[in-house]
Amino acid sequence: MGRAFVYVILGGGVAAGYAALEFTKRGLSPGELCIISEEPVVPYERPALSKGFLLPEDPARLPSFHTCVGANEERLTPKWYNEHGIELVLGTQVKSADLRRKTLLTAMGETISYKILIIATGAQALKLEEFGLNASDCDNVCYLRDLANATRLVDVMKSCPGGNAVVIGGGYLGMECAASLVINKITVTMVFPEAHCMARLFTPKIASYYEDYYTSKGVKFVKETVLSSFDIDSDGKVTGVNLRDGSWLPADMVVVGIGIRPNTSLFEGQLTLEKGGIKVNGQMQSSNSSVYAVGDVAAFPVQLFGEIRRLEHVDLARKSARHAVAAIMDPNKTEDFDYLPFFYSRVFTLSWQFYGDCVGDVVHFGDFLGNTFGAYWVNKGQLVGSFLEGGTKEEVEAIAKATRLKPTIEDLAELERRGLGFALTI
Ligand code: FAD
Ligand code: NAD
Ligand code: ISD
Repeated sequence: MGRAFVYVILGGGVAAGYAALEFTKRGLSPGELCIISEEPVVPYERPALSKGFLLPEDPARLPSFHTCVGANEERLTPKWYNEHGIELVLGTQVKSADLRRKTLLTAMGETISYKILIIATGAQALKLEEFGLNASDCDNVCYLRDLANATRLVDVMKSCPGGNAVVIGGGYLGMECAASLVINKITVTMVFPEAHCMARLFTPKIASYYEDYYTSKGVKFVKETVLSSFDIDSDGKVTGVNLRDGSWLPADMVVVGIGIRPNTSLFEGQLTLEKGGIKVNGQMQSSNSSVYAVGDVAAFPVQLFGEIRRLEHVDLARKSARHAVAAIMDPNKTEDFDYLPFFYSRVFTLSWQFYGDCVGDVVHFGDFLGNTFGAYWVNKGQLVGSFLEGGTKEEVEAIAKATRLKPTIEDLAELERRGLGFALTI
């Protein structure tokens, strides 16, 4: 027993929503497309979960953040999918994939076949168990990947007003959740193994600005250590966190943001994998020509860097999804994907954007005592990355353009002197 579709998108996250929209723009016929998702809701803007969803006043709730809110596009509600004849198989996990037969087997026992498959399975949060700790089942230990996690986090937060939260991890999630917890009047301590926050991207100078800002909001930092165990009470709740450096932190709740793993397991042995993801070409096509991969799970050629990368960010999910659909429906008119990597975050009243790659020499610019500052990264004599905190729309566009152009930089001191003006006049 089963159903057959021309196109199947496996995964119903950000990339799936944007792919669906692109299909409809390019002349999808009713009944041709099916989206299968483990989540019980239609695709939504996942970034909202660590921001608007956690606000104490007037928090974002579905349907307000279904794709493609914020992108000046249509709001893709369940009604929208219905009107376009797109079949939604929600709350359903795909258990196995047979790429030779072009079939997917769902946990409900249904076989769904396709002519073209788009893999948009995203990623899952790494669990504490991977670091040798058994505590993920505790009621007050929270992860944050999907709507169910975010709903639980809100419930846990509300169960301990004015309490203490320990945030494990100093990356994107740690930083955004810490800010949201503070806004909810929870006292936050962040614990991470690196010497400063957002070590993936921030320079020590940028990190210092953020850490000072967070400190002014009451956040405490415990750096260069990791947790060793939890104190757990008879109700199964964590009450304290023991760190490897010997210190102890009181905890009414714990939020864990220690990275992700792309969801590739269904395809291991069937597709070529690289950088932890599914390797695709410039058309987002995998080693099987009927199978495409997009978003967090895709390892794709970044022309600007001349190498294969996997990027875990929403802009890539949106653009790679559109590109795959263009390549599927208009193969002769679709050039290879030429993506300028883009990252951003918003916390408290701060907001930064970054384009490109953070390798090489760093040149800071702007007012680190004020609101607008940034940095350029120069590698092998070329500008390869640009960061800007507090920039205007025009300034952000200017650093994007400058990074895309990869200009030759002969004199770092001169670049520092010109600062943001360099990007604005290029
Ligand atoms: P996802 O959006 O994760 O979607 C994958 C979908 O596939 C999920 O619905 C999942 O349930 C489903 N799925 C997986 N396996 C199966 C299966 N076997 N069967 C059925 N369904 C399956 N990026 C930014 O650039 N800026 C931000 O501010 C930002 N904020 C974020 C905040 C949070 C809390 C999180 C978790 C991420 C954030 N990101 C942000 C990252 C961004 O959301 C991801 O890069 C993006 O969601 C990736 O889209 P995707 O479609 O590839 O995967
Ligand atoms: P991350 O990779 O940004 O950060 C992981 C952090 O885990 C590291 O910075 C480190 O501090 C910490 N860590 C690693 N090993 C540890 C250990 N043993 N003990 C304690 N800490 C340890 O990943 P994340 O913050 O978990 O975010 C999850 C995903 O969500 C990522 O893909 C991220 O890109 C995405 N996300 C993005 C945004 C954004 O772009 N604004 C916001 C939220 C989430
Ligand atoms: O890119 C984003 C982002 O940061 C969000 O919060 O998408 C969402 C929506 O724009 C807001 O719901």
